[in-house]
Amino acid sequence: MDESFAKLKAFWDHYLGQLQCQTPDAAFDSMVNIHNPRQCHTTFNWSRSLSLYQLGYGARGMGFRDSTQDVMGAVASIPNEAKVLLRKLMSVQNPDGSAMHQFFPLTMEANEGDSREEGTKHTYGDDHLWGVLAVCAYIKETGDYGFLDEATTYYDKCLPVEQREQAPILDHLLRAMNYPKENVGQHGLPLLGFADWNDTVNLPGDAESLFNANLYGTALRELIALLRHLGKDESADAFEKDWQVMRERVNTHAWDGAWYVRYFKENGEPIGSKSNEEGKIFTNGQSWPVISGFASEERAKTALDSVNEHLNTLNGIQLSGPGYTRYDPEKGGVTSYPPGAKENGGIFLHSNPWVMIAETMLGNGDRAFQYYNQINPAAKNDSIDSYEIEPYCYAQNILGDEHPQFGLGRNSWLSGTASWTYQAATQYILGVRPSHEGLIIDPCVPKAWDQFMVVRKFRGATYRIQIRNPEQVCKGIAELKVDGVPIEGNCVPPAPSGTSISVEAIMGSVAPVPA
Ligand code: IFM
Repeated sequence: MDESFAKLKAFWDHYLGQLQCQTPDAAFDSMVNIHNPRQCHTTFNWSRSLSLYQLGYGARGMGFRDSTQDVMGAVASIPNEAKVLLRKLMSVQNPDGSAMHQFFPLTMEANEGDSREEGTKHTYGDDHLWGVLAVCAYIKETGDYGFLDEATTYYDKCLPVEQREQAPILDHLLRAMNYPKENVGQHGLPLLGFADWNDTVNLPGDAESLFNANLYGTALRELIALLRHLGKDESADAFEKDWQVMRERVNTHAWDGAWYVRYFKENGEPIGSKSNEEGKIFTNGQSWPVISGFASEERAKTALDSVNEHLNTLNGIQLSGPGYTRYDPEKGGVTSYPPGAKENGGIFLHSNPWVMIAETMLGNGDRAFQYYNQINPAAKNDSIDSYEIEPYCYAQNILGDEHPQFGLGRNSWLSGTASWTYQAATQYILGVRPSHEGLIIDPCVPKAWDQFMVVRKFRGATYRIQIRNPEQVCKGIAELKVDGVPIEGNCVPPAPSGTSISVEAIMGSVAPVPA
């Protein structure tokens, strides 16, 4: 018993010890130091498979999209397990670069359930691109570039595993990029497929998805950075061109005046546009052009201000608005929820950290932190009677202001909110972010924070990072010292495993560092 307890304690000490912070905000510290990484561990293991709200392995299996994102929230603490899961995920990628949406981890067979009925579209336009983000996150964290050379099979249900096509992981990543490049609609934007991240918007025919366009842009940036680090400049240059081409298309066709549209139907009509009566603006349509780098500074600011004006509430940012009021088979499941619930204008929490990240990219630390606080379960003590769920883990959704039970949290635990809020808090608000070159120090915090501390383990070394903010700015590193020696820029090179490094950063008004 004592031995088991000691083992459990050692596990959690190690898991949580990868990052600890001390900031002026106690609710932030309690989530970042304990509860949020603990929830990431749960989502990593269970995906969306089994909980009080979900049916379990026999029904759904693990999601490619969900698990790749879950990896990103746990990779710093359990890199070896992350690698094992990534290997599995890559083996349900199809030879054309797309991926099987769900699979059963014990048999490694894909779940070909509801979306694979005769005659329906079954490819999701986004799954494979999350794989690129997750593998790059693993490599930046660990420096394990050898993983890219590991031969892994592509999925083919008609062939036994031994006869399936095998290729290095890097090839899997490159093929993932072919899919959105080759499968485009009338504006040259990636096809939606059965759905993108928003499972419930299922448009007939060759509809286009701006989410897929921006996720493609983000994955391109990740790959370009990786290829440059590997010295493969020719491939990186080619991807740079693809990024420019998609950027041009997004900005030519999807800018709607004060925000970006979210989809184009097959006939070219926009969804998520001022011309729509309902579903005029979608949150993901605005955060992702900032994350992908496609939005100019001016458009990024305008789009994020529109989110603030039209979609933000004191309980979090709604996914879209106004909600659809009647069922429309041409739009799909989203119109089957009442307005303010789930994907129909509910506060779908998974999309909130993407806005936080986008705000930090523009240097708006106060707004990013306001968005963090709005959904922080540990800050819900005063509203727990209407929120109702556990004050130490994220819910999948909170009912929005068009719903009579506004503020009620639902489906706690198994949500991508865990991974992304952890990434937003640690990598973008605290700003301690792994890169191929080292550990980037790029905080974006409330102006009122005059100092804070982060201890981060990275590739076996321990970094004690003390950040002071004498000018009370949100973003900008004016001075950085590593073991007392000033360094140029804001990237601390990897130190030998087992060493302990002291980092002192002084924030000040300098031009924001590009993400
Ligand atoms: O993106 C999805 C996720 O894959 C499963 N839960 C719902 C999300 C939004 O539709």
